[in-house]
Amino acid sequence: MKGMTQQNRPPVVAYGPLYPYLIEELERRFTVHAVAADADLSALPFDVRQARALVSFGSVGASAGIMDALPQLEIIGLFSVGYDKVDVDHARTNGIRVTNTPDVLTDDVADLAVGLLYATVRNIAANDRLVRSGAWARGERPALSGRVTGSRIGILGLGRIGRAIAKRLEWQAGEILYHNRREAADAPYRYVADPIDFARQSDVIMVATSGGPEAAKLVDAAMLDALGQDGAIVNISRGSVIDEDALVAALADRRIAGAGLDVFANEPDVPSALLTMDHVVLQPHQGSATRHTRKAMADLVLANLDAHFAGDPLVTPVV
Ligand code: 8YV
Repeated sequence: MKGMTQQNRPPVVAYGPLYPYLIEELERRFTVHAVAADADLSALPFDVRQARALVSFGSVGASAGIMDALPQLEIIGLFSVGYDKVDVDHARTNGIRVTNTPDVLTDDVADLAVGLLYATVRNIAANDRLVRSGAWARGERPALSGRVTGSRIGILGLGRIGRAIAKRLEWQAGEILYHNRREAADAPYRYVADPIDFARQSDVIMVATSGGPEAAKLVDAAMLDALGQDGAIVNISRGSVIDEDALVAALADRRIAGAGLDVFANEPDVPSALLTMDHVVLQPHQGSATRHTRKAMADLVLANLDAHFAGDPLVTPVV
């Protein structure tokens, strides 16, 4: 910021590898200390422990441990909409503000979800491999696929992203249904209160609920069995929402038809069994990863920090 000297630049911790544009812009405003996500929190240098802000992202978040290691901490700026890895209660108890990046990423995450739906149901990735390997030229015939048009699309978690997915599929879907903890008053889609009924009535489940303990392993073996052998599942939310062992088993036994996965329980580790399955489409957590949206997310992190240090209301507060 103009006129700022090294002395009046608030110290900020950049936690884990941050997006380069975000780092550059942080460095223009603040004294930035990079801290690795696996750093020994009991051995942080004195300068780092003076940090008044922490910038982190979805898969790293902010534990009670890092908050306690930074006694001057006032605000956590998250480069993600999901704050399941932030100890929000600890932040609240300690008067630490938390901000995230909602809305700016909704369209791109929903676009990827729809892309994964088509890639999975229409065998796009498997057929790409068939062509590249020369198998098609040698006479191998691709299997016929399922279809998207006319299918019953079940949205698990009708929040901002769930609604954006539903909106995109209104034209193609035979029906759109959804499951939430509670019925949404203003949703033009059919609510199914029981998760097993919901899975049974869906041809495809689009997982769009937020992560965290309440949603952990919400999709379990029983739900996958209810989805059934012609059913597919797409997940752009958090790997923790699906019981990953149950998913791998259901796919291996062909108790469900396929899966399109952008997120995993232990990223970047992916269960090795999935790597050899042709009826699975895998992405390295790319939902918000467009040049446009990553810049918008960074600008929103910066807008929140700027507002905080100017004493203005936060733009997108969680706490
Ligand atoms: C990001 C995300 O991939 O917004 C979220 O919750 O998971 C993603 O947009 C991530 O935080 C950036 O590394």
